[in-house]
Amino acid sequence: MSLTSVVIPTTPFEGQKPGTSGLRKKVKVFMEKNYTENFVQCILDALGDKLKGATLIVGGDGRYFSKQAINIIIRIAAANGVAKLIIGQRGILSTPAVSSLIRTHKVLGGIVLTASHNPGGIRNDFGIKFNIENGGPAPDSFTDAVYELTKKISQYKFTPDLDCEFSQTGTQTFEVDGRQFVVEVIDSSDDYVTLMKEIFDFGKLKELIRGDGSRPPFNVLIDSMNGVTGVYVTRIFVEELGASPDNNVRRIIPLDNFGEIHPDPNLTYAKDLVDKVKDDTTYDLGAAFDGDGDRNMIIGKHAFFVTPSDSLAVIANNLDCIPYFKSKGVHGFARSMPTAAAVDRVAAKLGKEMFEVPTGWKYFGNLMDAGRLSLCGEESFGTGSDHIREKDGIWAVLAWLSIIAHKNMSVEDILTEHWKTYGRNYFTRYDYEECDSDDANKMMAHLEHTIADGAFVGKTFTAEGKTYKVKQADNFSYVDPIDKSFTKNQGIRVLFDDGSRVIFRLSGTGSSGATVRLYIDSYEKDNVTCSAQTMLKPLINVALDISQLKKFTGREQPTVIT
Ligand code: VG1
Ligand code: CO
Repeated sequence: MSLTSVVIPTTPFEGQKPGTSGLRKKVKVFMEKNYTENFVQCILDALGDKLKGATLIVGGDGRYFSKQAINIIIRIAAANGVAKLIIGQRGILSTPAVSSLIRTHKVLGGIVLTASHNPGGIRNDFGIKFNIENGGPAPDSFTDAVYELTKKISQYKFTPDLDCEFSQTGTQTFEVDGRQFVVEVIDSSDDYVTLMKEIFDFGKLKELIRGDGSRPPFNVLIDSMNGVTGVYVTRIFVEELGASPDNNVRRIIPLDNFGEIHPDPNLTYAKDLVDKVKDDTTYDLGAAFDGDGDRNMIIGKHAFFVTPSDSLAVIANNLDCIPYFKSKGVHGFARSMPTAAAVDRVAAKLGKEMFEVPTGWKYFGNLMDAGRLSLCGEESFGTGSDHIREKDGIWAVLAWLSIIAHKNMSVEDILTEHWKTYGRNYFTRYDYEECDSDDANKMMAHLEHTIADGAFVGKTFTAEGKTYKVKQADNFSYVDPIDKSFTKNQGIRVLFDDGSRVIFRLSGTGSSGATVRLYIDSYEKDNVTCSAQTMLKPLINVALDISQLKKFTGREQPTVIT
């Protein structure tokens, strides 16, 4: 049957501006008539001439409204001359899996339906982001172009009678406006599992998890937090590596509301996992992922917490335990600006290039494409490598297990050894979620004003008997070393002369109000076994003093401490 597309008039919506990682709003907003349609049409328009005859990947974390959004994408893509969509079965694809698929199929890009670690379900968040040809999140230049288009959109193209099922794998071919339009529904995990098998030694990992003659099973508890990784955890950990479906994995069925939890792998929202690993001392390692599978949290026995900044440094220091890096070699390392500088010390020792980029994975892609970056991470529980162009939660856990198998040491011992060699970067992040936007903006303006004062550098601040002298203060900006693009206003940094830092940023992933992020870090060469909260207390007080955070936001306590 031949189908005909139509042009539907529409009017712009305010605020369709992608943030740190795509457009995120309440589900109810995406459900408004033409809201999703407008945004999808603008993504396709921003692709310009390359769109005609192109193939795109489509999938996401399966959160509420995903299926409706995919139906909209199918009908709009067909009407706009896209030749083919490759869709994950039931619409399920993790963010790293989308990145991998774009690369293996060498397609123009992918539309990812997720609001990542934000809660899902009808009362919560939905999100759409676009990944480009290299598999990475679209750069600012692209998302800015999409935003400009959303401000003046007047129509979108649509194929109303195109009914396409994506619950079963297989290929369907349609004729739309005299052209062929193909939808291929693929298994959500096949491609990703193949990639992981190329990177890691699955035989060795299986021996670790099952135990062999010389050592008992290494007892893991892998928590998908009801997000998309359940599909991949089942395939990789249970089916390939022989983990027990009853004792080694949990919350592995993706739910469209994540079981009403906040699918964010940190000490607050993954407390349930932390408590389990604390209570059951037979567990050697616990790990959790966010809704779309790009974040990871690692804890050791007795819930010994590994900060993401340390996790990155440890992996950097042990890349020789991973076959992929043995054969491909190791180029530079990178971290986002607020991430503690533990990995910088490893880079210096190994003689590798080190990059500091703004918050958001999109800033790593160019460096990887240019062959200058192998491994990178963010303090927000993101770790990844140049095997794809997204951070990758499951990859990070497999990397840790490879290191553990190779060194035959516990998580805690690996960290302790690392700190003995390099010293320790104490790090903590305070999040003040859903503050009033005006209040948060006023606080940032106050900070801008404060650091602009010529007398600020050199000023001293004292708290709890410790004194810090300001060495440098700025609003972080970045020039991409490859394409020279310039990004500014990426967070207020106050650097002290002993190497400690406090950083203030507003989140770019929330769907309502403002989230203030306060990042604190300091370096100790020898004193490496203190608790981070104790060690950083004076610096936290200094940060609260400089920012006047309590006065501006009315908040006595953060909502999340990492
Ligand atoms: C947060 C994190 C940032 C991360 C981004 C997307 O952004 O801080 O490091 O890249 O989320 O992660 P923001 O602007 O809220 O601080 V994901 O897993 O939510 O796509
Ligand atoms: Co995510």
